[in-house]
Amino acid sequence: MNELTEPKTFFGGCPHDCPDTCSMIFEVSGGVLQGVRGNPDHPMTRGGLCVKLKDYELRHYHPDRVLYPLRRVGPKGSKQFERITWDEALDEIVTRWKAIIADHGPQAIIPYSYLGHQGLVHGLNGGDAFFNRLGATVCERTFCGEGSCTAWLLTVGPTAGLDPESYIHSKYIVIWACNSVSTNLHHWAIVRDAQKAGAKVVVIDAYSSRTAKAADWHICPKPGTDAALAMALINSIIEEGLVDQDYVDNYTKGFEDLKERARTRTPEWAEAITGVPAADIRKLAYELATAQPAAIRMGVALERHFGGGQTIRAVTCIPALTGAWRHVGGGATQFPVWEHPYKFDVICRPDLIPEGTRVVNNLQIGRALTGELPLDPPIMSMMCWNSNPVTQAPETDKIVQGLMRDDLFLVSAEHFISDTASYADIVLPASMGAEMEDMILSWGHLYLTYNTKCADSPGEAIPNNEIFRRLAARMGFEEENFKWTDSECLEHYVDWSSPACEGIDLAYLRQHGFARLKVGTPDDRAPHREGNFPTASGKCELRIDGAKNFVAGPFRQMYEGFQPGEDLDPLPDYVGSRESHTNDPELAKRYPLNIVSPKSHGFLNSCYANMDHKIKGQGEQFVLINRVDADRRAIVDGDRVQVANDRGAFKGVARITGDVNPGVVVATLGYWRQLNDGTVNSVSSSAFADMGHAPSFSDNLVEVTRAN
Ligand SMILES: Nc1nc2c(c(=O)[nH]1)N[C@H]1C(S)=C(S)[C@@H](COP(=O)(O)OP(=O)(O)OC[C@H]3O[C@@H](n4cnc5c(=O)[nH]c(N)nc54)[C@H](O)[C@@H]3O)O[C@H]1N2
Ligand SMILES: Nc1nc2c(c(=O)[nH]1)N[C@H]1C(S)=C(S)[C@@H](COP(=O)(O)OP(=O)(O)OC[C@H]3O[C@@H](n4cnc5c(=O)[nH]c(N)nc54)[C@H](O)[C@@H]3O)O[C@H]1N2
Ligand code: SF4
Ligand SMILES: [Mo]
Repeated sequence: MNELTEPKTFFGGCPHDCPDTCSMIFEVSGGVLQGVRGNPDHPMTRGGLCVKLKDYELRHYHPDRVLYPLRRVGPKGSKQFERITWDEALDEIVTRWKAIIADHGPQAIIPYSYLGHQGLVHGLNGGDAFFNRLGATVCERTFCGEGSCTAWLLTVGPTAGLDPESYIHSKYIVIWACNSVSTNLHHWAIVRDAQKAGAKVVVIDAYSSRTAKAADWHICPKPGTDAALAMALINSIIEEGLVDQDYVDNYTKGFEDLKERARTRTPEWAEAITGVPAADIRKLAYELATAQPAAIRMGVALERHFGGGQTIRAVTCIPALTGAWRHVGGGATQFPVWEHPYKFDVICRPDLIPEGTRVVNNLQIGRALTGELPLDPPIMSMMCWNSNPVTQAPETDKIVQGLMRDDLFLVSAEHFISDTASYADIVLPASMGAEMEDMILSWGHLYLTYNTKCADSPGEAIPNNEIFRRLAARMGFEEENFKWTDSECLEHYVDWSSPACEGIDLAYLRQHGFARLKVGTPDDRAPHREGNFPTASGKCELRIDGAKNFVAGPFRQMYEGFQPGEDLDPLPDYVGSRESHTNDPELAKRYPLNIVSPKSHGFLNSCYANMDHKIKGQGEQFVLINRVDADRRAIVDGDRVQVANDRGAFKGVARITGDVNPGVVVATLGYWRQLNDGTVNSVSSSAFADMGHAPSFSDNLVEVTRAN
């Protein structure tokens, strides 16, 4: 090999929306990414990448990658585009937007993005500052974790809680509504090591996931009933005298009230709701309290039904009652992101939002685009990047109906003609992982992660932030942040002077690829050994006082089931699903099955679900169904079935299995609508959960029938 082709290595960070945020090694020669490896020196990545990313170079150079700016030439959704220049594309966008602003005002424009890229520069900055300056409608993004975050912050405050790496010291590990084997692989490796060292691993999941199968004990509540289970655990811990009274007296608030609330939430009461035998609940309560250090890893899926926020509050109370926080390896983990020192106000510039600007929630974009939400002015243009709502957001039939509007101007910055980009008027080619400098956020560990720009963008692709720099220049925005280079952004976006960054700067990260924040080590960290909860009272708030449900914008009628501004229940409790046999028997007659639509093992949300070898690895869209339900519908294994409700339908292959209980069906997420017959989100609802405007993907009744 000569000097030109000899691969050089560079530090990378996986930019996908995954808690692991792996530190990667890019192998590059001649400006071309030749291969990727996990960084062997990173204590969580440990040299391994997942099945999605292990051949990341194939995604960079996939033949379907968008290489040039495109303009739609056929009917909406026909995917007929012509190549245009960057100047033509940006001029057309700015001309259209200026006309829309003149006719309707800037709020007729809405940005739509999520964490398709998790970088501080190309993900989080990703245009927020630009659209805030423009005066566009604010897009409230609550795809993932906002209910969980609200409940966690109310109960224990912005603490990273139990370090995922400290699980190596745990004796008892509960993974609650998280399919770690598929979605948090590098944490699972630590849990596995702890298991080998004698820890008991319990998985609480609505079906027998890969992770549940690898557990020592799988507890299988009905979807959306976990708060009943958690309240019964609280009941049992109190009734059986397993409370760490000294911890409770010193470091919690509201114990007597919680005790009173939990008095009637007995294991027998919970058995009737959850389907989990009362004896199992008692046993779990006993073990969780006595086998210390005991750890609870909460998955995002706990928030995905009407009572989701209350569920997370109930679960978060448990380690305070048992005193698990006293130990290294004890306590609970939600998102460790709370101790990362990012300057979100500098990144997103909320100060630029004009007073009185309205807010539209990203889960309700279909309702917004079709006019079902009473919007004045209506939405006349949307720009989408880092997200693919047609596949990922609920009520997708409505989204498609909205995107088909002739008078809607859709701009999409993408790597591929995704299900959403298919409807775009202008498509902008975006750079990918190795092609741009960034630092990648992690919500699953306590490391800063650096990503080197080391490969050339193919065709005319440019990084997200460069797209917004060019748009800002054309709009005449003078604020200096619109002129910062990507490196300058990084200097401004992190609070490098915070104690967590002691001894770490950008130069260090460039040299080492990653750095652990100075927030204790996995072997000594017990942040709440003596309370120290960053809440108003400084204690773990079993009871919270004076919290109100907030609702942004004028859409009170959309918040089915609760009134905005009403007081939050001061105590955690079980709140049943909206779509259930108990709450809506009429609906349940027509749609008796509860669908759960978790992540696919082989896709990353909708990413990779367009690549042949990844589809082969993942297999076609399946629908897991119990024999009892299949027999009733004359469905045999391998039948093509339709899953439907009033919102829409999708098709998949029936797999008859004991992995799901009667009454529940499971179909995983990510399959592209343009390659399949509908998706799981054709049937999901855009009604919010009780806190943080979280989604309700697990609160969803359907019927399954043979497709032909
Ligand atoms: N039914 C159901 N629905 C769900 C969920 C569920 O469990 N069940 N989960 C929800 C959750 S947790 C989440 S987080 C959301 C995720 O929803 P999305 O964030 O919409 O998920 P992705 O499919 O990853 O979409 C990211 C898009 O951004 C593009 N992209 C990636 N990197 C870049 C870049 O650098 N620049 C540009 N311009 N584009 C880029 C990708 O090609 C991809 O099309 O889905 C939610 N939807
Ligand atoms: N392979 C892969 N990894 C991913 C992603 C991906 O798409 N693919 N997406 C990434 C993203 S954006 C996120 S947010 C994370 C999410 O990762 P997880 O937190 O693991 O989320 P899910 O896979 O949606 O659901 C996890 C489990 O919760 C169960 N579940 C659903 N509803 C309930 C319920 O009401 N009660 C109980 N007890 N269990 C329930 C499901 O059956 C599923 O097994 O994964 C990230 N990692
Ligand atoms: S998707 Fe997650 S597990 Fe896979 S390489 Fe990226 S960060 Fe690591
Ligand atoms: Mo997510």
